[in-house]
Amino acid sequence: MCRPEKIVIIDGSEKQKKELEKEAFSTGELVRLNQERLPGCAYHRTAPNDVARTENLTFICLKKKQDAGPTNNWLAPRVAYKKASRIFSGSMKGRVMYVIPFSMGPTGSPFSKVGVELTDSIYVVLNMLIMTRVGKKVLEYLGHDKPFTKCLHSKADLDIKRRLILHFPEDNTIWSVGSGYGGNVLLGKKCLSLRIASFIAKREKWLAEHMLILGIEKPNGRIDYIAGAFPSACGKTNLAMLIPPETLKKKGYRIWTVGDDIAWMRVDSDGALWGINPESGFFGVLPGTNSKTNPNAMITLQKNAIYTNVVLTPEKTVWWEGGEGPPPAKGTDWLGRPWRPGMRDKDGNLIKGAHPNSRFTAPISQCPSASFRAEHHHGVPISAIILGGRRASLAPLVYESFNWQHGVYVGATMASERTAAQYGKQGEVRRDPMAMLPFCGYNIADYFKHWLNMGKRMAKPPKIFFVNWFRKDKSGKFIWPGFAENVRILNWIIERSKGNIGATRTPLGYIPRYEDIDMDGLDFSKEKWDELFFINTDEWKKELKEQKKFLDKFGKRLPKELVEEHRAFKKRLEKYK
Ligand code: OXD
Ligand code: MN
Repeated sequence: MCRPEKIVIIDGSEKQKKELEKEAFSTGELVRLNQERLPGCAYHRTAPNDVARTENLTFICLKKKQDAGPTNNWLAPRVAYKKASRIFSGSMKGRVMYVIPFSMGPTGSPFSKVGVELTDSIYVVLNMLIMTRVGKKVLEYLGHDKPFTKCLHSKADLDIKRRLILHFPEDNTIWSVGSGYGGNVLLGKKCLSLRIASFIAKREKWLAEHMLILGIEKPNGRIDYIAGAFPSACGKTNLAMLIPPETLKKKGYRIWTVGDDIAWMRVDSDGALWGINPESGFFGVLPGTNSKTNPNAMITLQKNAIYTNVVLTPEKTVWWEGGEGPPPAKGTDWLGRPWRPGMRDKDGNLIKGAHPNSRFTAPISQCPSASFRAEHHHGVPISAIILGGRRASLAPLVYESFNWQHGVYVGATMASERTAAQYGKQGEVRRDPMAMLPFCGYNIADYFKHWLNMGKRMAKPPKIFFVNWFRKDKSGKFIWPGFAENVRILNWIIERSKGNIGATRTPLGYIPRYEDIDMDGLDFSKEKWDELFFINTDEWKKELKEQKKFLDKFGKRLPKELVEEHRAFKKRLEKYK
């Protein structure tokens, strides 16, 4: 169908990688960066209209429309294949088709799944080499009879009108055409590890989630693991790589990074939930990343990284807004135009050098906080689950749900303000259940039911918490300092999970007492603390109505447990003074 001129199988070798880089440097698909300052690093620009996931062009193609549900775009498989075939037809003429056998999760682990991506983009191949385990070992494991996800990608002509990101869960197949943006084309990531995997996970009774996994090490050396769901660009990467504040670091606290975006979790024979990160790299947002906000990321991306849509300097280094140090005196912006800091467009607006959703791709193994268990076939035991979002008002810093069922309600109704990782109006509140709204490969009401069932399968399900690092005061300033200081809250979450400390009961759930948080080295008053946890019942009543409106979309398919939870929440709120 694609009619490539040549087919090359990717074997995962360093030699082949070097050849591909050379080829991409010669055509301009990639720019080789300054090898003294950024060894092994390359630079790439996407097409100007191809800088974020295009959710409006992303489809779940199940046979029955109602199985995709009201939150997904749907196309009948037959129609979708036909529509895309027309675009794929001859799209690789004169190009090479690369065949990438890849494993999500350590090759051969009971958690892992194999995919094979066909693509006409060297950029995709080089990114996949970082983000997944690629090559001979995967092919050997696959043999002749193991199942794998069939992934087809072509840049075609990068025309937004001829762009489609199609998922066929019943066929274990993904077709993506007309894009070169990571989230649309690194098919192991959102497409396989979330949309297709969530569908498989329901059938096989496990969880495929848009979650980071981190370990928090205590002064006594014990490490407990937390999985956390946050909508795109809410700081998952920063949280996964946190360095505790100096006072806690000296006491012996430490954070270990297992993953920053995706978690696959299974109930093991001990009745506990265990998880892996199926990816082997980060595809992180750059603007705002510097050695204050995320020192571990800054070290991670110094070598063997791919930078996409940032400023290229004359010395062949890179820069982005909110990055390290002052901007270069001049450079080339993400659109390839000459750029100087302070430049304004004809309306007087500052021209950014890097796109707000510009990204780095880098191996997890280069991260100073990479967990020693990241390659472990068994993953890590999950002690707590946190859900979060960006809410300028309303939601307190943290609260603990009353039980698994209530936690599922909190997840099903959670909302966040829109960011640059999705097209659409930034700042607008959108409901994003478990941060899976754009990633659930089937009817999300059935996904809620699956979550409720998973709780019943565990001997001791992890406690579920909600966090909001982003609450603002009346003058619009963030109340909580966030970043490293969040370790204090993670620590409380673990203590609560172990049943080691008390808490205050509120209509939302349990909240921490000021005195239970280790505030050593942080000047944060009790008054501010109370402001962070203030429950505005009028606002919450409005929120409750919005939650109901959202849940009503699912009609009869909505699990009755969530209707019960809604009623119970309403009652608690009415009684609260
Ligand atoms: C991501 C996203 O890139 O969620 O991780 O958009
Ligand atoms: Mn993500």
